[in-house]
Amino acid sequence: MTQSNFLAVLFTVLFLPIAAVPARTLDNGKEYDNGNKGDKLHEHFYSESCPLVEAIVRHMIWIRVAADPTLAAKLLRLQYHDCFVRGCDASVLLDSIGGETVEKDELQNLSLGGYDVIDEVKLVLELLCPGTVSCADILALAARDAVSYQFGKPMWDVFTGRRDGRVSLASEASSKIPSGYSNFTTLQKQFSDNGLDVLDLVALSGAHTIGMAHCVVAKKRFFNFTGIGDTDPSLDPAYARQVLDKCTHSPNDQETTVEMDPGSSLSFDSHYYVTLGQNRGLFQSDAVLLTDSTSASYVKAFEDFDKFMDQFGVSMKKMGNIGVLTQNEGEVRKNCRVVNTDGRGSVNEHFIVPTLIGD
Ligand code: HEM
Ligand SMILES: *[C@@H]1O[C@H](CO)[C@@H](O)[C@H](O)[C@H]1NC(C)=O
Ligand SMILES: *[C@@H]1O[C@H](CO)[C@@H](O)[C@H](O)[C@H]1NC(C)=O
Ligand SMILES: CC(=O)N[C@H]1CO[C@H](CO)[C@@H](O)[C@@H]1O
Repeated sequence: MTQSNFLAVLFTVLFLPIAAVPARTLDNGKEYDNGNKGDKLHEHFYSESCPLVEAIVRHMIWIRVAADPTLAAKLLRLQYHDCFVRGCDASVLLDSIGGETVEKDELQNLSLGGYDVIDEVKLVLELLCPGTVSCADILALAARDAVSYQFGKPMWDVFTGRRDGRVSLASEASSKIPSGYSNFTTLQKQFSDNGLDVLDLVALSGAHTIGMAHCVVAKKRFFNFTGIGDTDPSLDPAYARQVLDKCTHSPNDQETTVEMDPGSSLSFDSHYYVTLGQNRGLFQSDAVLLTDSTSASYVKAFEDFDKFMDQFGVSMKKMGNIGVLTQNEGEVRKNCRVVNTDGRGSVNEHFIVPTLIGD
């Protein structure tokens, strides 16, 4: 972190307005059991150890999202990738050390972003409450707050008390994160491996109402669907034309992006489901939500924003519980990019012991 960045962060904390304190008061200490591992997260887990944490995260994330609205999609996707690999343990935030490839090196993960914003929040929280707030909790709060900025209020509850893991492997990211070319059966399986059902699958896929995709990731369906230079015939032809015009077939083009929800990719709304119904889902994994009758009925129902948002909140909370580490498991990382080495636990077996930044 440069000195000017550091000063900017310090400034943010010193001038944190009182108005940033959460407007809603929820019951302290209410326990949440995720039902599969018996792990327990709490509402306001840090109410005594770091009472301002939720206000600070929200304040900092809102400032960042106001300046760069594309950040909301990045932070939301980051939490999904974190939770689907080894549970919500911030493993996605670990940097590669000593040549090992980690989750964020994996092909799909290369397009992930928002790491610098998490670092910034972590720096502030380490100044305020050293060694207290886990990176996994910061990520869960940041994803919620990033999406919520548009609405001016928190759109779902985030329970806290997660601890950070010590392992991150690229190979796991490729096997646990569904590909955009997945069929319905595969999606259902990969979600149910995480305790998520078809309702969660359809609701969480609604995250694709915001954000961008890289042509290089999406284009096979448009340029070479069955290997003969064809386009998926199930796509709306006018929409397919738009993507073909925007993306080139050059293998060297790694940069060009297309909107996930055409015309509405910065707005968290239910337009994604309308788009799906018009055969304009960008990925096969979006389109296949119509191939199962139960799933298709949820797609139809979620055209109603309130129905979608209610279920999205419920499903995000479920996703935020996947395989969480609590109490004495894992650790609270000092730096979200590296595991601790202070002897509170065994060092990540996959890494050479790092020299801690800022330690
Ligand atoms: C159902 C299985 C899913 C598949 C197959 C899938 C696949 C993808 C793919 C291929 C991309 C484009 C990446 C790129 O080209 O850069 C993408 C983007 C995105 N995904 Fe998913 N995804 C799934 C579920 C989710 C879930 C559950 C969430 C969050 C709750 C999510 C949030 C996002 C967001 C916000 C983006 C846009 C990222 C940005 O603009 O930087 N996805 N997804
Ligand atoms: C779905 O994809 C998987 C993995 O590619 C494949 O094994 C399976 O046969 C496919 N299922 C259907 C119903 O097409
Ligand atoms: C289209 O797919 C086929 C079969 O996978 C492959 O042999 C061919 O090189 C691809 N064409 C282009 C232009 O990528
Ligand atoms: C989109 C992108 O940058 N893809 C790269 C992901 O990483 C692999 C190797 O790790 C590269 O071959 C891809 O070009």
